Amino acid sequence: NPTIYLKDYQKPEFLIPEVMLDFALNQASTLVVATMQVKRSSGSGTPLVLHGEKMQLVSLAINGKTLSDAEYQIDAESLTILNVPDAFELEVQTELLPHLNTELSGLYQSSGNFCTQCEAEGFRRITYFLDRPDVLSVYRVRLTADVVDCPVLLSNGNPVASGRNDDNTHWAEWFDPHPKPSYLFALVAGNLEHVTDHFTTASGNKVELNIYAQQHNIEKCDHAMASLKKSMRWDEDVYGREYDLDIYNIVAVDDFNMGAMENKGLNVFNSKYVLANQDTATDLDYEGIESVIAHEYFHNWSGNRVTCRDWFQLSLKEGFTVFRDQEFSADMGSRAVKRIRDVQSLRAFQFKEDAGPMAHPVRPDSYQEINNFYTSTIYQKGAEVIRMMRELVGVEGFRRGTDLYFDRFDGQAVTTEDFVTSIEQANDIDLAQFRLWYTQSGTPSIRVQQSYTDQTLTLTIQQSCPATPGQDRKRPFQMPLCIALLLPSGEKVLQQTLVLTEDEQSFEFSGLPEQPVVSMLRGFSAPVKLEYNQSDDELLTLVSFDDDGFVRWEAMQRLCLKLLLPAVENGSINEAAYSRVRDAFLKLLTEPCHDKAMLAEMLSLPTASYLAELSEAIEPRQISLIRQQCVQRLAKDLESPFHTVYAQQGQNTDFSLDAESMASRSLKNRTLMYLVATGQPAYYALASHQYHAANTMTDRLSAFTALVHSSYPDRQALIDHFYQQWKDDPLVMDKWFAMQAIAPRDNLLPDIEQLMSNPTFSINNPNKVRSLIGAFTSNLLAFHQQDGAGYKFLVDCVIQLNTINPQVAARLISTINNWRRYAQPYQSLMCTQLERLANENGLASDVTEIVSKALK
Ligand code: BAL
Ligand code: ZN
Repeated sequence: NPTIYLKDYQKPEFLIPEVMLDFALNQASTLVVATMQVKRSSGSGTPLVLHGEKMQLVSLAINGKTLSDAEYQIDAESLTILNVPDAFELEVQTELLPHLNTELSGLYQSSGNFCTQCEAEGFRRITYFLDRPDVLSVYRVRLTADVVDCPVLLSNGNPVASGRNDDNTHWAEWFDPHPKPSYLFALVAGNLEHVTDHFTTASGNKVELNIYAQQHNIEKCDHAMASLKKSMRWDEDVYGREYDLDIYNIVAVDDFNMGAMENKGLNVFNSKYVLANQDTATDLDYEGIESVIAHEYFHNWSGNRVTCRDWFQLSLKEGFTVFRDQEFSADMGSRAVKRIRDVQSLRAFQFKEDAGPMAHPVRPDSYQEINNFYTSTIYQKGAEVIRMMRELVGVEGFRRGTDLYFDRFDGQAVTTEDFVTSIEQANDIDLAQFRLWYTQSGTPSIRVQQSYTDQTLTLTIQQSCPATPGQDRKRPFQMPLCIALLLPSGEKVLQQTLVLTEDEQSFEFSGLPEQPVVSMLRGFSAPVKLEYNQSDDELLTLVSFDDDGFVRWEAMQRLCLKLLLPAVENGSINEAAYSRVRDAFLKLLTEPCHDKAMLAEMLSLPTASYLAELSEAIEPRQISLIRQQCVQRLAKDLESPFHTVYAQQGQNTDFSLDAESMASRSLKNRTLMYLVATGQPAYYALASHQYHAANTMTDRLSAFTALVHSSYPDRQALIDHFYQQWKDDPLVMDKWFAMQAIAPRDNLLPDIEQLMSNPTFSINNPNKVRSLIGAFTSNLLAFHQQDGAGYKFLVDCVIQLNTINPQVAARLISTINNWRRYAQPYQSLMCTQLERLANENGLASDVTEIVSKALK
């Protein structure tokens, strides 16, 4: 595959200010007539080269005159028209086969309905076009389809006309006045119901809001609608951004590669992020829906009104929009818990990526397949970089910067550099060094040493960043380090944001009659690894008193790491370290609790993936076994306080999504997990009762998971019961698959293979692949069998998916691209399977890039 480099970027030679698309939608064969106004913008006499693949060209005409075969050239990826005037109308007719499109890119069908996914490069599967984000066009779209099969016809912008034809078809026309890149084009046509509402913008414009879903799901759209209205209000309040069309449509589809897509005025969503009711969705699902609805809505400004010049700038819209949705969710619920979850996710996925063969900067320099760059680095680290800028200039300064950015670049396709410059100019600061966050990959480490003499605390802070592919040496980053000093009594005596710029720096704090405890990296103010050897007592002071929720939680995690990491290395638990953790748990469980959501987080041991991330040479099975042992010992030693807290939460209170109810469910189910881990029949009975009596999926699934992950003798009957209840609901089946796939038990592979032949499983559905095969690869015990059978199974699946859906195949194989980080025999066994995959014929470019970089 050719590598594409940022340094080779060139402005387009032609522009397409207007396009009219006419679709005759038909299941067997869809005809598209694209009429474009094309203008040369630079060069002279050069041919027009359009992108296009996986479709049939029917005809081509310039200014009404059909072109002969000699007047153009066509290959698998492009169409070249040799002699073109400087301004002309180009008509392209193409034929598509949406029912055969299993890649879910371009025009395809989901549950019989037509839909599209064009980001990043799917539009070139619909017509020949300048399919690049710096070519902005005004779109008019006409859809014609069978009136019975497709009563609903949707596209971007506002509806302008519709009507019936004589042949049982009907048509609708949509016009989007906002120039947009082709990746934001969308259409949906099918048999869908909708719920409707409206929102009045700050300027008084009444916007119609619709959420479309299949008829049997229509009663599950209310939460998504409420989330949309909250998002619209929040973006007005916090960023001063209003919606800009008469109508906003969202469509839920079951087959979707991503979570959702922000097409202008017509978001297409993975149904996982729309559909919810109390019987089918957990509290986490509800939160996920709220945040993804918000994310796609926020893109209307950060992505659509101001878009990316090229795909190297992807984080311009994604990092910024993730930051916006994170802050929205923090405002809607618990800020501390949101931050904790975001940091957990960053550590699990982004730190792993940054330490592997696909490590890349937030603004990459090169790629082979852009689909492989919708990464945690672009999204999550990109959001952290925006967050740090806000920390450096303050909330008001940041708003001045974003106002300037939106005003200056509205309607344009720009770069991350344009964003940083806006923040700089609005605040009169110099972010020259800060820009290294966009160009250097790798996760920096911060090593902190403290000394205390003469009432003065000195913090000496060193930063370093490991070598990553193509980047041997790193320069020091500029980063905000938020700290506070606490007296041993818990009183806070100082709070400050230090700004690091050097490899090593010292900071002095004088006039401190007692040695303070340092609350470091408050709010996780920079995306770094912290090496700071604080004593158990210092950590416990932070656990008890810190007013920063993230630090309180992190202190507890660090206390647990002092137990877990040596235990994983030595294969046995240090009793003194264990006692410290047990006593800290006991204190948390028996003290008055002011924040149940936080308490539930505090009572969680570091995740297995975080333990893996912190290991020198990863021992996956050992990590899983030691962590399980610790859970079981805590469960047995603290059975009574766990049970007291469980019982205090009550059972079936009325269902509510308010913060207090969700926090109580979270705490109840955390304690239930421990109770079941005791292995006592009484707690199996308790969980079984909760499962059967539950009035929410949160409670039902928690009880189910606790039992399925235990030695409960009636496990299989429970699994069968769940199946019989929910087999007709694909999103609930996703949970059923996933919870079995992550069960911490040996010899799980035959069960996984059996589940793949379950009638509700389909390898063509990305959600199913992620929930069964993807979840299984995260199972440190069962996936990492010492005979390598788990890895062989994975590669077999990837080979199958390579032809069905290369994007999904590439995601799946990425799980083991950090094989060099594992201990033996895992490392060699993974390598053997990667080599087997590399030797397959006909690998898609998506898979080739991942595998070749993994083996380099
Ligand atoms: N733009 C792709 C899906 C998302 O990030 O919203
Ligand atoms: Zn996005």
